[in-house]
Amino acid sequence: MAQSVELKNPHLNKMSQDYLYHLALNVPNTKDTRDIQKRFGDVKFICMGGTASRMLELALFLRELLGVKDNSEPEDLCRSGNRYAVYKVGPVLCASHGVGMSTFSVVLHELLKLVRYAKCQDPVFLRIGTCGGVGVPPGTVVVTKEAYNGYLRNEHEIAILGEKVVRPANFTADVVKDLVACGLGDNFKTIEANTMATECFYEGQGRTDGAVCNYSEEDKMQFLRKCHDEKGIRNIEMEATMFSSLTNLCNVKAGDICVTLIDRLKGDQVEISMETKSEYEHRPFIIVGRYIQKILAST
Ligand code: R2B
Ligand code: URA
Repeated sequence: MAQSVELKNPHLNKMSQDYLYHLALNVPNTKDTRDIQKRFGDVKFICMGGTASRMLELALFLRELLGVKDNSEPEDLCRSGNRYAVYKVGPVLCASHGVGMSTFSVVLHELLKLVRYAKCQDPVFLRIGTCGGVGVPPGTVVVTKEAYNGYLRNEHEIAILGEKVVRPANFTADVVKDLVACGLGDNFKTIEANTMATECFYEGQGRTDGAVCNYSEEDKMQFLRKCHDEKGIRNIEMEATMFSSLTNLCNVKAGDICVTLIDRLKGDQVEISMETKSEYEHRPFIIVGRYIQKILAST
């Protein structure tokens, strides 16, 4: 049976109104959300990615694929917030989340509350991103199974009220399986693997080309090989642990699908041309498009 989202915050039940500040969306009466339901109640997929322009591209791609009849320029529904962009095409929201867990967690909290107020049924949250590969050729699409933090632990660690809080960081098994299945038969590889999510693009990912670095090339290679050989990690990005832990806690289905721009066993600098990057970035779109079509056809 389809279900709306139950968040894990008892305080929300005592709030008569809620302003989703970064989305610039007001919920004036949390006990009567018919307006929000009218605008967003049909949403089944919340697709998120780093930049506003990529999310606009995704919105246009999905509009055509899903046959949503509308020729106008998609409207950024959260433009007045000046932080994140959110586009709606039929049952899909396409939202930007910036770089890293901290910017992503802000918009994720608010999107989770939005789908709850809108009474969306069984929404699926998907991150469609870029990443560094570990021992896989650039252009490989990786669907994350287990997310590891920079200590190589399969968990998300966060400071709350001055204490260290540790939460599981795994993605929804059936979403992972379905996304990988939707990637079969393409002229690029889609694999299921573990992901390391770091707080820092440079030192956190073992790069030697940041402004600061006090380890050697050998130390770096030893660490990356350990990621690969001992933890089954095939890609590195900056969001997966936070994303999986928060959605997990809220019992919301989630998947993280990212294309690799570089093989970190071969270097640190992301040097691919804009054309190649754009072609690579389109790969997860194709898979997510098929996934959405499949789920819509089965419901
Ligand atoms: C991948 O790419 C971004 C950093 O360049 C970051 O958002 C991530 O996870
Ligand atoms: N995004 C990352 O977080 N790391 C990379 O190496 C490339 C993209």
